[in-house]
Amino acid sequence: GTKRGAGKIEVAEPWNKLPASSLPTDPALYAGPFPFYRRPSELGCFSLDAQRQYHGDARALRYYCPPPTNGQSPNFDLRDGYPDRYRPRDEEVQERLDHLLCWVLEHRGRLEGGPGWLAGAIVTWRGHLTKLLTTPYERQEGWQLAASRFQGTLYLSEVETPAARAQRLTRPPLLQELMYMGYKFEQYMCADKPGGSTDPSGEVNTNVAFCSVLRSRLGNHPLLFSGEVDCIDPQAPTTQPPTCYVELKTSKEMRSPGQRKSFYRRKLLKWWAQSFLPGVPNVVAGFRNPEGFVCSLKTFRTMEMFEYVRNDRDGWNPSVCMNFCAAFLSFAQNTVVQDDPRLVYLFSWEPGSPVTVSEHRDAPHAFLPTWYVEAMTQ
Ligand code: 0WD
Ligand code: CA
Repeated sequence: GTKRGAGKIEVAEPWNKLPASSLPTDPALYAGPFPFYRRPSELGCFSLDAQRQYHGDARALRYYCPPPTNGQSPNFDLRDGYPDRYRPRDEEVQERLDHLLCWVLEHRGRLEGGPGWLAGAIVTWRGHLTKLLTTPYERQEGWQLAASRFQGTLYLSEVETPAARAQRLTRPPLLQELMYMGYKFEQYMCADKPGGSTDPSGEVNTNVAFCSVLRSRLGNHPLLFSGEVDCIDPQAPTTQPPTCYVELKTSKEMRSPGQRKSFYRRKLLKWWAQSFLPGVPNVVAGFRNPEGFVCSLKTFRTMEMFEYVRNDRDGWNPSVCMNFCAAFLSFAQNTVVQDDPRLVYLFSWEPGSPVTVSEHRDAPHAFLPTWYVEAMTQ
């Protein structure tokens, strides 16, 4: 490599500095010990209201309120209220990192980790990291991640692929109703106040969101990311976030060993990746029957999900997920060298191929808003 220091000759070996041009995703390449992952700590939170307006507080946080366990099973009609009491978020609006940047801007002066911590960090959504974690095992959907470096920090923001956009615009009515049913389940399981009761008669408005902002580190990559949190369990052993948070999910009732196997291989991988990243310890699943009623609940502990596939040749491995994510973050760090909010590297991945990268400037890929860049430059 390049030698520095008194009396040493500077050896130019520019080929050593060229970033790799692609990154393979084969699981076998990422086996090995589980990498370092710092216990996630919550730096703060924010809420989005029914009009999708940002508030730097926890007003949208809801409280876990499971049905009484007096021998009866639940009977939640997930199709109730569809479509008349459904206010879906406008998915044509590309929010990119905006709400998270709003939070960073407001807190940049008093972040833990000391001055300069942010300059060495990666800022992104939890959902983007989830996609990275599951990439070595994903066989259906590709992704694109845009990356820019600004004041040292590496920002990662997802770009909807043309295929994903086409699918969204032609989403079959049954799939739209299925999406509603996931949110409806939250309404059956959450109260607006601690110790309050649920109100399934209200509207389901998917503009409303409570987001936790977390700090962690994967290998040598400090991370600042935010994820939407479904609710807090007021009865949890500890009231300290993120340990008191609960993730809610729905899934089809499993009727055969084949269905179970597929649930452990595909769904549990996604559930694990999503909740492991922010340190959410429990995922509460509502199993729906073919008529759309949840008749059983089961709590899955995030740290135990891997046990369902540990002895499965076609299962997933958390080390592979985390090692691949760490490798991607290094790949991105080495590719995005120039500090310029108008310069964007677009990382693209399709199943069966390696991750590739292309370089862009300004619209349409630049994603750090002028209001953010200007305020940070003050
Ligand atoms: O700009 C983008 N490309 C994205 C923005 C993609 C994904 C999410 N977002 C927004 C969300 O609207 C939300 O405000 O980021 C925020 C939180 O994101 P996240 O926690 O990083 O996302 P993820 O882990 O993928 O999803 C968490 C929850 C979902 O729960 P389930 O149980 O279905 O995984 O956020 C919700 C959903 O409830 N969610 C969304 N809500 C509205 N619009 C969306 C969406 N596009 N995606 C996920
Ligand atoms: Ca959920």
